[in-house]
Amino acid sequence: MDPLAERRLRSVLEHLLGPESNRSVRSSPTSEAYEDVVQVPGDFAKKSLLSSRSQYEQLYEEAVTNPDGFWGRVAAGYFWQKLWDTSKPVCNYNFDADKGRVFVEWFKGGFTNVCYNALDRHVLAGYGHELCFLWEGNDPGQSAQLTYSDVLKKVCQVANFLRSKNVKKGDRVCIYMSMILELPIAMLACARLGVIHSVVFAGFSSESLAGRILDCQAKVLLTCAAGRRGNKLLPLKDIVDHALEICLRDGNLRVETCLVYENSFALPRQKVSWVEGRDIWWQETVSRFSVDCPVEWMEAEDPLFMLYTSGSTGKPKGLIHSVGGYMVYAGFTFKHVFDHQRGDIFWCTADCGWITGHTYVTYGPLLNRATCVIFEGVPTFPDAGRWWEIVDKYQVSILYAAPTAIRTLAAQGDEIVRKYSRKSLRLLGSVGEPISPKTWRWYYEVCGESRCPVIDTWWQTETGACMISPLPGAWPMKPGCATLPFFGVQTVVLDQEGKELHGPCEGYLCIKGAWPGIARTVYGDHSRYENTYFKIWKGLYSTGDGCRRDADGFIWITGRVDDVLNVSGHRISTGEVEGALVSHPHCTEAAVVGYDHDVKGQGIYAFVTLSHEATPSDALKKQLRDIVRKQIGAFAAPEVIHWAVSLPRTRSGKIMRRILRKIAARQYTDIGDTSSLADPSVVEDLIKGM
Ligand code: 6R9
Repeated sequence: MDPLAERRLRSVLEHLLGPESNRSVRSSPTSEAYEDVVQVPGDFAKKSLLSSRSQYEQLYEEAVTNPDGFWGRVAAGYFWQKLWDTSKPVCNYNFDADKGRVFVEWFKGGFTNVCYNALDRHVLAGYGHELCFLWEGNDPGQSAQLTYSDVLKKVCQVANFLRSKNVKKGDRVCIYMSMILELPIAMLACARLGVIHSVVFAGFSSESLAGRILDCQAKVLLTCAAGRRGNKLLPLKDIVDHALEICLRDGNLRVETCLVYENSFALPRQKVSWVEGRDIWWQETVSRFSVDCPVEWMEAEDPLFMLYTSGSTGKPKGLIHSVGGYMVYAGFTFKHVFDHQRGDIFWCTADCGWITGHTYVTYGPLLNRATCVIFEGVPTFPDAGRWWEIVDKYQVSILYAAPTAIRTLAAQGDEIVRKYSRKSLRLLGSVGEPISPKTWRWYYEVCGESRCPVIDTWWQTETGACMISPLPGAWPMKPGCATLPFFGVQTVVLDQEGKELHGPCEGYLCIKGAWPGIARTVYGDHSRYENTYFKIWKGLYSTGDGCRRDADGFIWITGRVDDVLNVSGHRISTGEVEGALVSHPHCTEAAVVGYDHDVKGQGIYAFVTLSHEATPSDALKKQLRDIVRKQIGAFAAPEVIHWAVSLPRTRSGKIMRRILRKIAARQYTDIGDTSSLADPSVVEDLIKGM
């Protein structure tokens, strides 16, 4: 690189990564063009890491045109046991399936360990006494806290336990736990050994859990006696036992070890079912292991973890994230999207069972030596003031939550929020689904008292970490808008034919070029990875979401363009729900669509045709909902079941979901063109059958 360009790069990176003193004056873009613009509150802007859109644009440009310099510098902030091969480009990839295998590589040849960077690095630098996790139990009054040293010791003990069970680099370990501290500890223990963790959300049923254990051929399962969410007790160990029976029956897979954390406040030991020889009590056993455990140095492209997510078809995909790229991207987005600074108390309300909990409960914050709150319960228990009580108790400064929870609280009114001080808050974040301008305003004005910017962050399990989001302080916000792509993320909007659109437009959201955090493959099925993400639009990563780009270049996510539902921020595949419904002996066909739901964002609406011997009844509806609960989980049970004589199909036999969506939304006068239907009278029958 020529010396001038290098100096320029150094200066901008200095600005981005360097000390607070090096800060330019804020310059706000003109606001005339904006429809509904909210300026960054002045007090926030004075202290934010980034302070202008032009500064962002300069850095963005650097990340795109000089990834070696930009990402190399960011990655150098971590410990590498061996540096990547700096004589080669920092990133190598192919997104065009016609040109050969699709692949992505970052920091190739480098060796590091994510757990080491999240824990040891800080402890060795003398920060072991700093608080890492502040845990708040489901029931008020139950809490715990751990410093970075404490967490490191606990992680080493779990890692040593796993080693004693002959779990090695590259093996898979399944984690099925509620939000207790041992969940992120278990993840980090796996990362330390180079073991691929597969966390399964504790709301999934035993059948879903079994499917995931079988798919990844997990050697060991880590769980806890029970989970608590509000008034509900989830019998996790029972669910595990059943899942492991299914594994034995369906896949002849014997999980040899099941480590069970005894959370006696949820369920006393005597009530926990037990399989001698397989099951082991966590506390009794793990505490006997050494608090030192050597780190397994991992190549940057080795897998770090897998996480299952639902697509439009087929069974859930186990997406694999890599050690080097994920670490760098999770850590860097955490710092800049949340404007994380020393003294912040960060709280991401997501469960570790989802990607948000991986990236912004566990890895991103710890890589930045943040102090994080972890909450086991739900926002409305014992009442709708719980979140704000926690904010005050721990002096939370950054809150990151999902619109579905915000809507639930908004429905309870402002008074309960105002009962609490919330003065510690300085930034509010949203993730998982579109946040409407109305909900955004409530979050901003009532919860944050117009003092805290709201960042609407768009990303996916596949992207690893934030992709489109305001960088707080750098440009004004628009309620309900994710605004601009993160450094180096090249968003592209396509029309129906796949032509790239420029300027203000609406279309399919795709990404050009590789960013460090992109998932590298689908576990055991690389062609599925290629087909799902790279073959729809040649040479691009296809997100499955639609978007609008306004005159300011801001991106508004309009929602999924495929058959994936987003219920309370949970990704659910229509195909999976349909599969569960038709497994009922009386259900001959099922078609599932989403409809607007005030609290959940989307609700599930199922059209069901019955065999001739069955009679529609409420009892049958209950059976159908139960079958979905059993096979997937309670969160996927349809709200509405609509008995259908038959389903609207094209002549080629494809179900026309467009029409079903209209019926579910009760927009009967706006059904649209039905001429391509094999039998247009089906539509009338459906409407009559309401
Ligand atoms: C992080 C996460 C991904 C899907 C994604 C999109 C929706 C996420 C959003 C959003 C509008 C936002 N989504 N964030 N839609 N605005 N800020 O949620 O990952 O569970 O894989 O879901 O969620 O539809 O494609 P994941």
